[in-house]
Amino acid sequence: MSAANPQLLGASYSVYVRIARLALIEKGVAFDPLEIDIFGDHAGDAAYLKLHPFGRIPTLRHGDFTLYETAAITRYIDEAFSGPALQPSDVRARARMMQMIGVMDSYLYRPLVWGLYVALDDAAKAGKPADVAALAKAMMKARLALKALDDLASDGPWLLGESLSLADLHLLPMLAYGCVAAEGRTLLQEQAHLQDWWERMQALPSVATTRFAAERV
Ligand SMILES: N[C@@H](CCC(=O)N[C@@H](CS)C(=O)NCC(=O)O)C(=O)O
Repeated sequence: MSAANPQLLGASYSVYVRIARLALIEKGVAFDPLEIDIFGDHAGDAAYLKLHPFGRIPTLRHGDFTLYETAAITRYIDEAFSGPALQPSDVRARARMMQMIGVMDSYLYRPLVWGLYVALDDAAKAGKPADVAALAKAMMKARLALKALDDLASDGPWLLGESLSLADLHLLPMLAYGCVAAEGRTLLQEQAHLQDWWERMQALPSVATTRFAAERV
């Protein structure tokens, strides 16, 4: 490992680790990934909990600086390294970007990734039908969040207009799991801006090189 490279701790199956990886790749920053399987060998790992008291992934280390919480990590990546700007210079556009990221974290991630994707995957693995009422509730919540994001999105090409931003990189991995399920693809098709944006995102090399194993393209 090069001393100068930031180190990204986490697992490649993780939504939030992928967001940070996308930011590093789009910024053109060489980094050293360190695999931390939070649901496997490293669950409850005391050494990792010293870096991240909540035991989530990712954590970024850069020299003597350690950072957790993905929205802080991606802003740091954008501001600490040279490369294409991933945040708008306009104050209101930057506020809009943070608002959209907040909506994704607070209102979309849980219902779409856990309520829909993980629930359906778990049910399929157990050979049992999914809980229909819980699924309907998750879909209702995910639909509300996706509609709010679609209302806030620009006409394109990217969520904030002409330039790719941290908001685009934050949304892609959540939708990638959501779209594994037919129900998730239906939710996306209901939102015109997001559906077009999703197709455009698939052409980015950073998106192709970070795909989840579970994803269907
Ligand atoms: N607020 C955290 C969320 C990170 C997060 O929830 N990561 C998931 C993986 S995508 C995780 O570590 N899950 C482990 C768990 O829930 O115990 C961030 O922004 O980094």
